[in-house]
Amino acid sequence: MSFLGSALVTTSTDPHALLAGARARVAAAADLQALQALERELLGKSGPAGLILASIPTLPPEQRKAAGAQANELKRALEEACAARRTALESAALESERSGGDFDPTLPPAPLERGGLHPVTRVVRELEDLFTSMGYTILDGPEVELDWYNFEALNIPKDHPARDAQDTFYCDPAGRLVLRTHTSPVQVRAMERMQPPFRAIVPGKVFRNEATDASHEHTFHQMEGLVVGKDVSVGHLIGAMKTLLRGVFGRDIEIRLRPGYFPFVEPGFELDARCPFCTSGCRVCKQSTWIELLPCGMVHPNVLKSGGIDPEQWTGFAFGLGLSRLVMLRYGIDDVRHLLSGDLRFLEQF
Ligand code: FA5
Repeated sequence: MSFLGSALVTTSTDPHALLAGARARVAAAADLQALQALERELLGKSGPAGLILASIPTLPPEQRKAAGAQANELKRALEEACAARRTALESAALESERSGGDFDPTLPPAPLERGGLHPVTRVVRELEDLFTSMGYTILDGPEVELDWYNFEALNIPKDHPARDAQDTFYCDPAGRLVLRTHTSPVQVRAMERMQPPFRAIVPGKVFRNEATDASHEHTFHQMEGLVVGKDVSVGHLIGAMKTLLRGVFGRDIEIRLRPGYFPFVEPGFELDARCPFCTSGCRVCKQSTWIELLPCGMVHPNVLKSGGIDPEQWTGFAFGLGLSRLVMLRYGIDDVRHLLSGDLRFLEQF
C-alpha cells in the first residue's frame, strides 16, 4: 500500500501493525457470516481507520492532513481485503454445493415470475397494427399540455361552456398549462407538423377532474384519430369506424350515428355500436342493444386554420375513442377503476 511508504505520521496507532493484524483476521474468517461481523467491526468507529481518525484531534495541526489520508487508505485496503475474502468464500460455498451428493445439475431452475402485458397495452397494440395497415401514422403528444392546444385551438375559448364538460387539473397559477383532458390537442400539433394528406392515430393517457365511478376514472386512455385529405367525407369516417370494430371484435358490427356536439367538429356525432354481447338487451348495453362507443365528426374549419391548414382546400374527420371503455367491453371488465389500480390480482388475469 502506498501509505506504507509515505512519511509516517506519529500517532498512538501504527498503521502497519493495524493493517497486518486486520488482514490476518479477514483471511481467517471461516464463513460469510463471520466475515460480515468482521467487516462491521473493522470498518466501524473502533476499527483501525476509525482509531486513526479518532486520534487526529490529539495530533499537531501539521500532521492531521496526513493522518486523515492514512485513515482513508487503510479503510480502502481493508475493504479490498474483505471483498477478496468474500469472493473466495462464495466460490468455495458454490464449489462445495456442486460437489455435494444431493446436487443435481439436471433439475430445472426455479420458475421465474413472468409479467404480462396490461390489457390497455394489448388493445393499443392491436389497434396500432390495424391502423398502420390502413396507412395511419402513430403519434404521441404531451400529457402536460398548453391550454391553447387542449382548448383554444380546438375552438373552445376561455368562456365556452364545453370547458365544463372536461374540467381539468391546472398545472400553473396562470392556467397556461393543463393536464390534457383528451387526445384531441394532438390534432392541431399534427396539423402543424404534417403536410396533408395524412392519417394519424394518437393513443394516450388523459386526465379529468371529476368524480370517479365504475365507468369514470380521473385518469384514463383515449385514442384520437385524424384524417385530413381532399374531399374526405362522413362516408370515409363510417368506413374507418366499421373497420375499427371489425378489428376489435373479429366480425362486422352494426353502427349508428347520432348528432353530437363538440366545438371542434362540424357536423359532430356520437357513434353507437350494436352490443357485441347480446341481441335483445343486457347489462353491458343497459338493455338498449346499443353501446355508445365514440364521438367523432368532420374537423371544424377553425381547427384546420389553427393548425395552419387551408379549409378551402382540405377537409378531414376525427374521432376520439374511449380506449378504457373499449378495453372494458373487450375483456368484460365491470369497473374502469381496475385498469390503473396496479392490483396484481386483477392484472394477473390477462
Ligand atoms: C372527447 O374527449 C373528444 N375529444 C372526442 C372527440 C374527438 C370528438 C374527435 C370529436 C372528434 P368525450 O369527452 O365524450 O369526448 O370523451 C370521449 C370518450 O372518452 C367517451 O366516449 C368515453 O368513452 C371516454 N371517457 C370520457 N370520460 C371518461 C372517464 N372519466 N373515464 C373513462 N372514460 C371516459
